[in-house]
Amino acid sequence: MTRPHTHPFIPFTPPRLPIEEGLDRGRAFHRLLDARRSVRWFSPDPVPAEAIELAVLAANTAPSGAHQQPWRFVATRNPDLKRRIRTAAEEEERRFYHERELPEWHAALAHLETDANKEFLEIAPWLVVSFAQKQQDGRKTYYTNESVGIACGLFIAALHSMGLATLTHTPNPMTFLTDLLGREGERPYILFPVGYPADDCEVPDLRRKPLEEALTFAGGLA
Ligand code: IYR
Repeated sequence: MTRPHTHPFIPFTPPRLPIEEGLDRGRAFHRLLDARRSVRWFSPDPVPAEAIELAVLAANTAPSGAHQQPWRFVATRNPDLKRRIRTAAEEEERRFYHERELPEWHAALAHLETDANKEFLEIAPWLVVSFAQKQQDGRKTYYTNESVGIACGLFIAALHSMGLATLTHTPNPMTFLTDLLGREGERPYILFPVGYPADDCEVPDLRRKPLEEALTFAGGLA
C-alpha cells in the first residue's frame, strides 16, 4: 500500500512469531524479570563501562512523547564524585528521616528497614542518574515523566538481563544532582547505584501482587 505521507516513512514488517513460540518467549521473559530485586547491598567488584552503555542503549529505545526522547543518563565511577553524591544524598535523607514530620510515609516504608545511611552510593561501582528534559532548545517536551519513566524501566530490565543489580533511589529533594553533575535545566529523575549484589546481600521478603490484582479483562474474554 502506498499512503500519501508528508514526512518520511519506511516499511516495518517484523517476522510474525508462531503463537506458541511467542508465549514461550513471554514466559521466559517474565521468569527473567521476576528474578529481579532492588538491591541495597552491593559488591565493589568492577563493572565494565560497556555494560552501562548497553543498558542506556536499551533505555534509549523507549517510546516517548512526540519522539522527543527527553532523557539523559549521566554515569560516573569517579570515587570523589560518588562520595560527594553520597554526602549530599545523606544530608537530604537525614532531613527526611529525622526532621520532617512524615509519619505516614515513614510507616509505609518501615518494612524496607531503610535509613539515612546511603553507603551503597560509594560501594556500588557505578552511579547512574537519569535526568528529565522538560525543555529542549527552549521548546517544551511532551509526556516527559512518562517517557523518562519508561526509559528507566528498560534500563533496569537491561541491567538485570546482564546479571547486574540496581536500586531506584530518589533522595527527596535531589536537585543537588543537577549541580554536582552539571545538568543545568534538567530535572534529576532517578539515582541508580549499579553493580553486582554483595555476597551477603539480603532483600526484604516481599511478594508481587497476584495477576488478578494487576490485570482486569474488561468485557469478558468472549
Ligand atoms: N528516600 C528514602 C526513603 C524511601 C522512600 C521510598 I517511597 C522507598 O521505597 C524507599 C525509601 C530512602 O531512600 O531511604
